Amino acid sequence: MKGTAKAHTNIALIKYWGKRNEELILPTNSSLSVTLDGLHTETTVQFHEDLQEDVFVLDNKEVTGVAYDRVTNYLNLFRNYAKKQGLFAEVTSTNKVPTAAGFASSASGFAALAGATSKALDLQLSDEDLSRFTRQGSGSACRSIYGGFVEWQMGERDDGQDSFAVQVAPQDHWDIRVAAVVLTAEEKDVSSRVGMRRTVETSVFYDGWLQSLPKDMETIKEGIRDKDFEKVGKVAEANCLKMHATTFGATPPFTYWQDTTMSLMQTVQNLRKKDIPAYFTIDAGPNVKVIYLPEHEGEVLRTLEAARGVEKIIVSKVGAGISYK
Ligand code: 2P0
Repeated sequence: MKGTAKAHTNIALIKYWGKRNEELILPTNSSLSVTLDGLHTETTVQFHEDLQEDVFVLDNKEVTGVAYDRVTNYLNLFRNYAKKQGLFAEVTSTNKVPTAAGFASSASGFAALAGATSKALDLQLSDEDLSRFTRQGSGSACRSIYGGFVEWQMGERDDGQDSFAVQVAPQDHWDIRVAAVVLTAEEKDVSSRVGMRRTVETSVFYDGWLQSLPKDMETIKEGIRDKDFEKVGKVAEANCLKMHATTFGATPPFTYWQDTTMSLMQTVQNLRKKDIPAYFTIDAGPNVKVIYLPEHEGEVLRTLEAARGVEKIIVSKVGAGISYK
């Protein structure tokens, strides 16, 4: 009863920002991401009859506390589904998401954990079912089941059966690049879970955000289909700014940006003044991800490297979906 899976992380171009059901992790809006080849998690799950509890080892260190509880609670979903309550597992994970990369490893982490667990229990899940399971570990993780460009369809049902991810375009459809720019920054003090909840409950801008989403989703899908980089970049950047605007309208207000974040946003906009199409997106943290086309890689990276507060840059191509050993 052993399974090993590898999953890549993803970056949202249309953001997931808010839940309508926190327990089942059902979102208030659909989102769209690109899977990244440079950053992944590989996880092995082995169930043993003689274990008295789950064991979780991450990067050769045994994990306890909140992170352990999150994994073991998540395994309960599978135990209940497979009617194997009382059967415990050894979970061994390696994260190739560089520490301080500003990427949540939860996306690749929960996708790899879901894949490895379903293999270990021989559940024979479809990608759609696996995506539903993954969503319940961490929302954005359900998009990491697939490579290429991926939409998490929010669904409408209360039981979440229609809330899962689908592939919009495969990995080889379009060669775009993503530079994750790590900025010198302090620890963030509002986690994405807390930030999302506060925004949904209190932001005076939240309705405007929700109303603008169907149009953004339609535009980005057209742009991806037609490989229209300007269309995709413009809508992704605007969508990111709208998501972050909702945090300014919350009570109490907050932002994930630091001065270096804003400075880098301007650096990217200045590239466009020089006719280099590059666009930024930012998640629930200060770091900036920049999308661009391969022919502009040299100039984009030179410019980013010279920008203020830049600690490290990690470049990714469009990545593959989950794979098994
Ligand atoms: C996203 N983020 O679409 C958005 C954009 C952050 C900003 O998904 O509570 O770790 O586990 O469902 O997926 C970060 O939140 O949250 C996130 P949970 P998750 O990528």
